[in-house]
Amino acid sequence: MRICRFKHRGAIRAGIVDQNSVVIDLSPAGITSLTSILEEADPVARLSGIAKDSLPRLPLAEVQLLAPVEQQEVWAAGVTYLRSKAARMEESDFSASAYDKVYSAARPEIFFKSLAEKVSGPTDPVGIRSDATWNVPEPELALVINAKGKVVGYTIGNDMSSRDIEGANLLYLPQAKVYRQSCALGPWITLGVAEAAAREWIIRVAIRRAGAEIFAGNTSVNQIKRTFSELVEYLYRSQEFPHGAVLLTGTGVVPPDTTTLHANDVVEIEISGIGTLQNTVAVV
Ligand code: DO4
Ligand code: MG
Repeated sequence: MRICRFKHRGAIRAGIVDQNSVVIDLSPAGITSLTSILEEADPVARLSGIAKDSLPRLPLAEVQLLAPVEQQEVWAAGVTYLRSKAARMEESDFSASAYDKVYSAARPEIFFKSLAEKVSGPTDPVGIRSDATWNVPEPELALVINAKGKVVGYTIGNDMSSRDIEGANLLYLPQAKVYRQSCALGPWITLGVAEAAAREWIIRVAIRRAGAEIFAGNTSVNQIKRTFSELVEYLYRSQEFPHGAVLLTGTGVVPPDTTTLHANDVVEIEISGIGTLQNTVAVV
């Protein structure tokens, strides 16, 4: 089952996505936020119990899908795929041993990525910094976690990154990772999938420039070195998320070193089992 946050005639609502073409508006059933669904003991059972036939069905093309976050903080795990470790070790002699060590350390790398209100949704641009020269998308599975620390759903994340800034000095990581429109999420949340099934999913990314594909790559969620529960356990250690949280799980697709994003490029990320998130690039 897939749930979304959408805008229709000026009002922001929560809905169920049906058949990739229709949004069932949940507001007449008294459900006005995604969080109220995500915090249910069993979100799929709760939604299955609603009489959907009496609810408005809106064509997907006639609503504006919004980033599927309300008050959840967005965090990101890093160096969870061998490919990410290798690329980052090549990127910087200076930081190579830090990436090498964190890949195999008990404690994962986890960093703050975005406040919910700053997240780009499916119709927003993603940003590249005006002071960076090497900018890439990072296509990542995003875990949607409730306040109790349970993974209740999944969405697609783009952890936009300025590799030249990160490569110059690891202490610049927050600037390489956290800036205007550096985080995109969407197009919706897939509920009710166990980790074993989600680990079968494939993540694909393509970058198009003036209609031509300049890069395409893919990986499998199963290449993530750590379990989801291990990542979530570290995120929630000595920490509270009263509205839940979203955790990006790291990138396993790294474009060649000669590839950098330009304004107006289109980044398309597809995760089987979820859907496709597409954003246009803007200099911020
Ligand atoms: O250590 C830097 C960031 C790593 C990251 O974002 C990733 O592996 O996806
Ligand atoms: Mg990343």
